[in-house]
Amino acid sequence: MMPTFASHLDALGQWRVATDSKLAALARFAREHDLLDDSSAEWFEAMRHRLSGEKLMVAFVAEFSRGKSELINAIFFSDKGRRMMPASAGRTTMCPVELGYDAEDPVGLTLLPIETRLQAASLSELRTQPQVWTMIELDLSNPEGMAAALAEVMRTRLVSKEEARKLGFWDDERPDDNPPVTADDQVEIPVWRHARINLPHPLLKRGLVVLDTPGLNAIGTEPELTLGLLPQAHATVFILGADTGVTKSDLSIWRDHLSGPALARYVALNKIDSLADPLSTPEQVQQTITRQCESVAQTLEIPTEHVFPISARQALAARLNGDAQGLANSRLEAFETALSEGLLPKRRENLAHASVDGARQFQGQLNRRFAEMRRLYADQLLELRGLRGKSSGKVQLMLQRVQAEAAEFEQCTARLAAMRSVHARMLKDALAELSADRVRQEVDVLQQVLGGSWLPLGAKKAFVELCARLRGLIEQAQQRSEEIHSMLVASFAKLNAEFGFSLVADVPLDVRKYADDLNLIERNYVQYLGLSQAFRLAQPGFQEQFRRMLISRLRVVFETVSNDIELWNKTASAQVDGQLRERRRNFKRRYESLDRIQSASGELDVRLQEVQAQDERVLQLQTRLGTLVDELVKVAELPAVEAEHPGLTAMKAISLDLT
Ligand SMILES: Nc1nc2c(ncn2[C@@H]2O[C@H](COP(=O)(O)OP(=O)(O)OP(=O)(O)O)[C@@H](O)[C@H]2O)c(=O)[nH]1
Ligand SMILES: [Mg+2]
Repeated sequence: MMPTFASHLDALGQWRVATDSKLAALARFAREHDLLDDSSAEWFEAMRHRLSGEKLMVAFVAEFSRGKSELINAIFFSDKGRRMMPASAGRTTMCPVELGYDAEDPVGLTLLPIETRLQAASLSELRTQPQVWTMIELDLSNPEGMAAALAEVMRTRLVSKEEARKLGFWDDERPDDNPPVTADDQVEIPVWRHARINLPHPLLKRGLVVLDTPGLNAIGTEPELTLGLLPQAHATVFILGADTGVTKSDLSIWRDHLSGPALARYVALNKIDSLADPLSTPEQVQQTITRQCESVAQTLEIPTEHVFPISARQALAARLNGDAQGLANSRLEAFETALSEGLLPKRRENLAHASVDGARQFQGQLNRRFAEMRRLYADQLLELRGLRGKSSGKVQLMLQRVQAEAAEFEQCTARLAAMRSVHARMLKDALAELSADRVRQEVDVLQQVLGGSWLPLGAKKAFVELCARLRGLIEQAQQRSEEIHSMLVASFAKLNAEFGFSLVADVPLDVRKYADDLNLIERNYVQYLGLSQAFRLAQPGFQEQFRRMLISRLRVVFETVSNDIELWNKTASAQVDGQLRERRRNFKRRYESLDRIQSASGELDVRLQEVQAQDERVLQLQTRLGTLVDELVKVAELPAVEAEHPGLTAMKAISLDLT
C-alpha cells in the first residue's frame, strides 16, 4: 500500500513535470523563431528551476521522546523494510537532521562537528565548506547498514562543565535545564551540530526535505535551528505524547517556537496505543482519546479538529508488516491526508499562478511585437500596391523617399540614448537602496544602538525600528519604480508620436507585497528578543549568529525586490530595442524591394507575394504561440487530485492558521 502523503506528493511531482514540459515547449518555440529576449529567457530559466527544484520542507518539532523520529519513519521510510531513523526511549536524536536529496551532492550522511559552534560562521555559511563536514557513505542496497550509519545522529561524548559552557550546553542560571552530570563531574554533549542525509529516495527526489529535531527545549538548542530553519519550513508538525499530555516543557516549546507564523502547523497526539486498556471497552478508550484531544486543544488554544490522535509506532509496524487493520488503528492516514491536503494544493497553486502569469505576460509582449510587425508589413504592402503601373521614375522617387524616411527615423537614436541614460540613472538609484551593503548597514545601526549589550527590552525596540526602516526602503523602491514607469509612459508617448513607434509601458511593478516577507521575519525574530528568551541571547555566539542569520534572510528579500525591478526594466528596454531593430529592418527591406523592382520587370508581384507570405508567417507564429500558452494554462490549472476525491477537500481547512 502506498503511503498517503507519498501518493499526493507523487501527483504534485507529475504535475510539475507536465507543467515544466509545456513551459519548455514554449521557450523552445520562442528560441527557434528568434523571439526570446534576454529577460524572458531569464524568466523561463528561473521558473523552470522553481518547478523542478523548489524544496518543500516539513519540520518535526517536539520535546524529546515524543516520537518525532518514529513518525518520520512511519510517514516517509516504511518502504525501507525497517526502522531507518533511530527512535528509542530517552534522548535519541542529538542534533537537527535534515533529510533531502540533491543530485549534485554525493549520497550519504554528512555531519558537522559541534566544535564549529566556536567559530562565528553560521550553518548556511558552513554548508558551502565541504571540508568541515564529516562524510559517511550510505549503501542504498543495505538498509541494515544504512540504519547503523544513521545511528551516528545519536552520538554523544563527555566533556568538562567548562567545555560544555563554552559550547552552549551549560548554564549556571538554569540548573533544571542542564544535562545530567556524571560522578566525575562530566557532562554529556552531542558530537555533531547538524546532520544532512542525502538520499535518492522517491519522496526526497521530488523536493521534499524533512527536518527532524532533537528535543527542542533542551538547553543548547542551536539558534540557527529556531531562527533559520524552522521559520523557513513550509509546515511544522508539533508532537505530543498521549501518555504525557501537554507538559510544562511541551507548552513552552509551543509558545516559544510555534506560536509564530508558518505556512501550516499540525499537532499530533502520538502514542494513542498506550491508552489501550484491557479493562476498558473500545468505546471507553475512544472516549479517553477524544477527551485527551479536547484537553490538548484547550491548552494550546486551537480547535479540537486540529489535533490528530495517532500512533506512529503502530503505523510503522503495520506498514512494515502490510497490516491494514493495524494501519487503520494507528489513524496515521487521516493525519497524512490532512498534511498533504493542507500543504500540496497551496504549493501547486502558487507554482501554477507564477507559471501562467509569466507565460501570459510573455505572450502579451510577443503579441505586441507581432502587431508591430504586421503593421509594418501592411504599410509596405500598401506602398508596393501603389506602384502598380507606375514608371521607373516613380519608383526612383519612392526609393529616395524611403531613404529620407530612414534618415529621419535615425534621429530617434539621440532621443533614445537620452531616454536610456535617464532610465539607467533612475534604475541605479532605485537599486542602490536595496543592495546587500545597505541591508548590512541597517543591521549595523541596530547593533550600534544596542552597544553590544542586547538587553532584551532595548533589543526588541531597536529591532522593531530596524524593521520599520527596512519597510521604508521597500516603500521607497516602490515609489522609484512608479517614477520610472511615469517617465517611460511619457517618453514612449513622444516616441510613438514623433517616430511611429508603438511602445507600451507595462503596468507598474508592485514590490510593496514584499513588505509582508519583512513582517514575517520581524514576527519570527521578535519572539527571540523577549524576556523569556533572554538566556538564549546570553549564550556564546548567539548574537553573532543572530546578526548573520538576520542579514542573510533580509538579503533574500531585498535580492528578490532588486531582481523584480531589474527584470521589469530589462523587459521595458527590450521592447524599445526590439522595435528599433524591427523598424530598421523594415526600411532595409523596403529599400531592397524597390531597388529590385526598379531593375527587373515582374519583380513587383514577387515582392508583394513575399511580404504577404511574411505577414502570414507572423500570423501563424501568433496562432502557434496562442496554442502553446493555452496548453500550458490547461495543464497548469488542471484541477488537483481532490477533484477525484471530493470528500477530501473539506480536510483542507484543517491546516492550521493560527495567525
Ligand atoms: N507506544 C508508543 N511508543 C512510541 C510511539 N511513537 C514512538 N514511540 C516510542 O517512543 C520512543 C521515542 O521515540 P522517538 O521517535 O525516538 O522520539 P523523538 O521525539 O524522536 O525523541 P528525540 O530524538 O530524543 O528527541 C521510542 O521508544 C519510540 O519507539 C507510539 O506511537 N506509541
Ligand atoms: Mg528523534
